[in-house]
Amino acid sequence: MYKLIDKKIRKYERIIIHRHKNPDMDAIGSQAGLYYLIKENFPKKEVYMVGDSNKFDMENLMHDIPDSYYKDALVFILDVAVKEMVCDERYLLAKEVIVIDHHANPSDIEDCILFVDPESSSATQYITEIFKSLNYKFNKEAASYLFYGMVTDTGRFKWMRKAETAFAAASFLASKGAVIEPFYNWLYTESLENRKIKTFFEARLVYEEGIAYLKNDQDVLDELGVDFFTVSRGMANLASGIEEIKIWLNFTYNKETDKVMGEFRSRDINIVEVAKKFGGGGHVYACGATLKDFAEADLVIEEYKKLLKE
Ligand SMILES: [Mn+2]
Repeated sequence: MYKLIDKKIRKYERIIIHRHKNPDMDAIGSQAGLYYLIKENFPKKEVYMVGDSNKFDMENLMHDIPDSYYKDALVFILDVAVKEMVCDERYLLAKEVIVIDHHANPSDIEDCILFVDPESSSATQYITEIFKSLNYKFNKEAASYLFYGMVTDTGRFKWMRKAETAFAAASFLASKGAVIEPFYNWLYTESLENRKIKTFFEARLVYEEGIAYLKNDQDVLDELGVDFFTVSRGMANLASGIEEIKIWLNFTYNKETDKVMGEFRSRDINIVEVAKKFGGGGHVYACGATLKDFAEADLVIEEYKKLLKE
């Protein structure tokens, strides 16, 4: 079934690897993992990685290539199957496109060869399984990047769609020399500035009836000189891991939309129905909603207090 992927790789001299915008470690890990797999097994092929960069691109691996490279190229798109989210739309110039993804939503990329496995916990896991089954040689670099993506997309092997296959893939990568402990050290290390921001918000947390919440207006963001995203997503989990606190909420004013973004998290309590009631959604234990103002945030807090009492 995956023979077609091998056939296409053999056929093309130039291969360009894409993935989704604003990459997470699974996207970068998929991209770099596949890059090193092809380089190890076909050293003469020209292989490139393209896309925006952030801290997950730890070694600044992205290549700057001209449009003309696409004409005769095979393109891979990894960890995404939706046009709008693919980084660098020049994939449209390629001769052929192969998409490898693990998300359940349908693909709208036209004229591509599509491989989707929603049972894989990460794209990196799926890529590991595909190329293991094709008997490709895995070097340390490929094994490491694929492992990094697996670690992060599963929340350090906590959320897995199928634990046994995820651990089997991780075990295989470990046997190929995947770097493990230094990567965890990197994951669990943050800048002093970031730690200070967290400490600031931690001190502002309000604890009431099993719920913790933060209300962050523009004055608070300005005082610290931090942007909306840093606070809204970055501070969403500050109150996790407290025995008495079952649900924790983070409300942050977004001056671009003039709305209040609510991020909701819980331990083992279904909180998504309340999020939906306020026009939001997401996962069962991690969801959110865009709210009119902080008065509406108070209504959300009351709803969750009621839910906890039930
Ligand atoms: Mn992923």
